[in-house]
Amino acid sequence: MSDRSLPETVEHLVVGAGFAGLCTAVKLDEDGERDFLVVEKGADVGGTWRDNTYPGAACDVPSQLYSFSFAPNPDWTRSYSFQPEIQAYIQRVARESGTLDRFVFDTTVEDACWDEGQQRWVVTTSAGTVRARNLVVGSGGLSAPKLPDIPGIEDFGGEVFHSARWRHDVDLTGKRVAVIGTGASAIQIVPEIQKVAGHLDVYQRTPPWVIPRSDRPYTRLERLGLRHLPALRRLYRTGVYWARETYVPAFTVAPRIAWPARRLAEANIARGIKDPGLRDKVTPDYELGCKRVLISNAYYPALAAENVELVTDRIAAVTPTGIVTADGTERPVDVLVVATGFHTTDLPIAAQVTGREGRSLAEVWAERGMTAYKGTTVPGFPNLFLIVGPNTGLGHSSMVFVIESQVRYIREAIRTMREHRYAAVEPHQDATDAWNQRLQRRMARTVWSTGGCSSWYLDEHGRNTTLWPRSTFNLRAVLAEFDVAAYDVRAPRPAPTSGSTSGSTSGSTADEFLEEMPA
Ligand code: N01
Repeated sequence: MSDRSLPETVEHLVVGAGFAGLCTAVKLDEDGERDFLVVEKGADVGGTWRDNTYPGAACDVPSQLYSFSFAPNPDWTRSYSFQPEIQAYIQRVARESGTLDRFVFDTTVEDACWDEGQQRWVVTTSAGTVRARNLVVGSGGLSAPKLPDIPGIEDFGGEVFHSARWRHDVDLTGKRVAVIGTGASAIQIVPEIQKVAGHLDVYQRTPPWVIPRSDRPYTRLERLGLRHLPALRRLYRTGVYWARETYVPAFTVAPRIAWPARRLAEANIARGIKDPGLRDKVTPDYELGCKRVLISNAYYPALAAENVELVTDRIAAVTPTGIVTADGTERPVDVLVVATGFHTTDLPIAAQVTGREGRSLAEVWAERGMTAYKGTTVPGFPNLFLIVGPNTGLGHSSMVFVIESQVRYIREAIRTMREHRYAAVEPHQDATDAWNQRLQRRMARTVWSTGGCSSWYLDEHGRNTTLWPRSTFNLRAVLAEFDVAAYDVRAPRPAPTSGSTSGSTSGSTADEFLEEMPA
């Protein structure tokens, strides 16, 4: 639908066509809410799985769980899928959902402003302006590549690109390649480049904990079973889900109980690397879990290969022909891969969304930190719904589970608005503050706060605004109902004297929700 002109108004405008936007589209359609548009800057569905095509790209959550509960894939070929299989799955779900006629591709949202008079969002896109009752932002927390601020990098004479914008036209065979970063993306890229590059320098600032990857292709019998026995698929998915939930206490309450995983990671190092000096360099000095725990069997053997050097000296500058480290050594480079992560606590979309008081989400968050009510709605921004919003990320399980939980909450909000003919809903500041205070108190006990590392989970003030500090079933439970009492609600056409009819707010609402949930 990318060449069609946009309608002037829609009921729901969804930004982004990754797992979040697609899930929203499918579920809105299912609810009979057919008047929606999904606006996507890229040319296809898939989001991060469309964009991250680097060699070795794969998911570190088993596909049986990293997929929609309502669209099982009977044909996964292995336990942890590679990017092409995941992208094909998303494309298939989109095709079969019958909603693609309401997706607009190659269209960028430039800004979105709340019009208080009309009680609508006015969304300016590269293809025109649309007015929408509800704005659902599913543009992702890991979608804006973060480039390293290294002197001289703009003047590098060879090819340079980010891991999420892989240049497949650049042949690495026999070249001198440098990879900056040792996060989840880099540890998948490095073993692939090592196989073809003449020489590979890996620039490590902080070593990650890496445990073995129990990945394998399914046998013929397993594939037959998973294809023809839905109960087996469900059992498998449930098993993976609960196995993952057992990690939660180690992340959120008692990091010390993660010692078996730490032993596994140490054994992984010992198995992959013989040189004691290199072993020391790759062994982290912080608690396992503080940064994302990575999984790979191939990373350490690749670092130990003859054509690879792990560089731990600080990068001082990039020259037109190489990289200079703080000790003055210059290493020549033909191709520079920056695997330096994403803007996670300073989401670019926040600067483009302007609320009821004329302030952007970025301005509000600059003051208060990146916060939302239940990770989904924000005071001052009526009818704005964030998917994978503040503090909804996970260190242990499937984000698709989180997305489905949030979409359920949004559907409930929309159903409530329809039922009561509300023009707008907006969370109370009190309820939002209470929610976040409670959440941050819990956060203080987690390995992300106490583990002795810095990570992309934390903002510039060291505050964790990205992760959910409890189990995923707890998150699903708090999002199960739209708790209208925590919201200011507005009548369809407010009379001049009664612009707003408040629900009974209580700062304790969020507290009660959190309190009631099982640990
Ligand atoms: O990014 P990262 P990523 N100079 O931010 C280093 C998901 N994901 O793309 O640790 C030198 O984790 C930085 O060093 P340090 C997953 O949620 C999932 O790898 O900050 N180095 C770090 O080593 C993941 O967590 C999958 O000291 C610099 C690296 O770059 C998230 O995406 C696969 C630097 C960045 O690591 C992000 O992963 C891929 C600088 N100036 C991604 N700046 C799977 O499912 C940064 N670094 C498998």
